[in-house]
Amino acid sequence: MFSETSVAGCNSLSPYGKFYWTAGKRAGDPHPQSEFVWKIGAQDYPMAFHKWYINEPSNDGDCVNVWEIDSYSWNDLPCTSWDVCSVCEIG
Ligand SMILES: [Ca+2]
Repeated sequence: MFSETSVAGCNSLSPYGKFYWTAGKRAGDPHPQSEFVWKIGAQDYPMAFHKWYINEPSNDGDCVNVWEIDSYSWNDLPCTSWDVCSVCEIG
């Protein structure tokens, strides 16, 4: 489940609505066809579930983002696509 918490100084608006990076990245980055994992610190954690948007991942990037317009489903994009906020789970 995805929920938002307002963070001062954090701009997550893109031309496609609210946009956030996740900790999802390709293992062994940069490696165009490697699997996606959760990268937390120096550790890689397997993704226990997926919520990719239709036809994603489309292999056009090494980082995983979510967009409000797509009900926060997942998309792969180049890691430098947008200078916006990241989301994380605490607890
Ligand atoms: Ca993509």
